[in-house]
Amino acid sequence: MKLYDYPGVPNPRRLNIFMAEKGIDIPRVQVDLLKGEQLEPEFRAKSPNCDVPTLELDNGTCISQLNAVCRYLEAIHPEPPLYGSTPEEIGIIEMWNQICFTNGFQAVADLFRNGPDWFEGRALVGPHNYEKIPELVDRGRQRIMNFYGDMEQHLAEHKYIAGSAFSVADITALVTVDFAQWANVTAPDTHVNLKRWHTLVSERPSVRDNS
Ligand SMILES: N[C@@H](CCC(=O)N[C@@H](CS)C(=O)NCC(=O)O)C(=O)O
Repeated sequence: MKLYDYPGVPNPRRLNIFMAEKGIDIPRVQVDLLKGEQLEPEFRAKSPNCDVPTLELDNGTCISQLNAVCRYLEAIHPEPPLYGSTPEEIGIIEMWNQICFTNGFQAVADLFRNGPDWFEGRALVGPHNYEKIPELVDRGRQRIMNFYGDMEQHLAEHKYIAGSAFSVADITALVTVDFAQWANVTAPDTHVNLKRWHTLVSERPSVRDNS
């Protein structure tokens, strides 16, 4: 297998933490996003949405989209389970992973990609070009603050995002919080449960090795 990757950016980081938790190592091929290599026809043939991470199997089949790649890896390396084991765990983890992605991760992406500094004409990842919508910056900031508040309440009663065990939902939430810090959108000090959880997950070797 081969993993098309780019160092330091959020979605590849999510996958690298996921793989480290499972002890999986796959040779990497760097796709230079700054040079626009993700949009070249050769890479587009492997990754229809022109993004990383993208996994190429030994038979040449390619799988992109973070959740799809993680699901594939979970199927071939079930231990430790990061998407749950029982039907109930699987449902609960998928629910929280989706909530963290939609309300947290996408809000940070809106803030970044619609701000003045980068991504001219590339407000959305994918094969098509879109102009920025500057209003999404403030809305993104508001949504992140609301996400922090919601997680603060939730984590008052749960050790991890999806309950008592670390899961893929923690990876999504952790990378969201760290990604938001790039934009100086941090949680208030009064969010003690969120901070307790953030310290707990940040101390995992998988996270420390991919920071
Ligand atoms: N929907 C994709 C998003 C992946 C994504 O946004 N990757 C970014 C790097 S964090 C990327 O490849 N960006 C290319 C670009 O900006 O054109 C997924 O779930 O994997």
